[in-house]
Amino acid sequence: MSRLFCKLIFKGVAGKMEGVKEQYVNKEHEKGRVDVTVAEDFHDLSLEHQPLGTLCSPIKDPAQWSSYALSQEQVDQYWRDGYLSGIRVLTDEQCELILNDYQIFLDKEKVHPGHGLFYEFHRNQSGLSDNVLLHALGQWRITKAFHDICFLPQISVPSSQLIDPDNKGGQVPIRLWHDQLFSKPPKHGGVVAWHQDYSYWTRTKPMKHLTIHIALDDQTPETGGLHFVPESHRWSRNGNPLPITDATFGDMESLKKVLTEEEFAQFKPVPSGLKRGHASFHHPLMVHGSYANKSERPRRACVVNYIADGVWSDTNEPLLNGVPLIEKGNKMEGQFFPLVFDPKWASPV
Ligand SMILES: O=C(O)CCC(=O)C(=O)O
Ligand SMILES: [Fe+2]
Repeated sequence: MSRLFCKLIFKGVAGKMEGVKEQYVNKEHEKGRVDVTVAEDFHDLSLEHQPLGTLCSPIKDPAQWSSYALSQEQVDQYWRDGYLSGIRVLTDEQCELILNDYQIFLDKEKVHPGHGLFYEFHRNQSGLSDNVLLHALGQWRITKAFHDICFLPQISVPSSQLIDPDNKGGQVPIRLWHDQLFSKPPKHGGVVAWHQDYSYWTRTKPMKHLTIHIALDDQTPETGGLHFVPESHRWSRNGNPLPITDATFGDMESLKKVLTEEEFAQFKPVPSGLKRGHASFHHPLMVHGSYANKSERPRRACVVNYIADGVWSDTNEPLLNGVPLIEKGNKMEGQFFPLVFDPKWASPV
């Protein structure tokens, strides 16, 4: 398997990018770094901290926010199981709009003029041709539809109810951490090994994080749909997450090597059963993963990761590739970590 990392240079604008045939096959040590010059006139959508109107428009009537809130029963279910699945967040038309943009990123022959703004882009995270998983971070900076997903009240309001273990009954202000794409092609779509998301995020503290996984195709076990291990959000090592056991995501069962006997006995994954346009919300310690896509259909999903307002950087390295560093101890905010919902917005002044 060749492990070339190809530097792509832009010499034109969208639609005129001919001859860009090479794709990324990232070396592991590159950590998905994207070394592409962004077209000069390209507008970085991370400068926009409101929905742009492609999927949704800014809410004008404060009373509207509460129509997206979860019931107490749903909140209780989340804290009991560690996840909540099957929440409709996008219409079929919205899914189509998003998939149009998605298709550009999947096309090996074309490169989007904003491609250089991805924080990470792994055309195939495992590096194996029979286990293909496209994984990327940062598409909210590049297309309006992906931008607006991060500001959808259908996901931001429920998240404000679920994200803070110190405020289980109420709502707290929340910020974008980052977004992700996970795409599995038909027949040889790859696995995502069992993991806890917070294992990848210990550089941000405290652990007040939440993941929203949005299906753009119906997910079944056959298409490589997401699975959860109920109640595994209680599995930690002195409050820390389990270690990362496979950075390529390809070794499905590698996490089992670090489980206690009791955890191993409780390891009973269930499919999320997500239908297109529906989302699941999961805890940062929830163990989840997905098997290969052997079906005839693609399995495309997008993911939004939020933090509670007040989460700070615990590193003196940039938190994401290409993002100015936030010194250790300082709160995450500014251009790359916008507020997406504040309960104050829902109360009339
Ligand atoms: O797409 C997948 O199967 C994995 C997604 C994932 O890890 C997540 O939503 O946190
Ligand atoms: Fe994950």
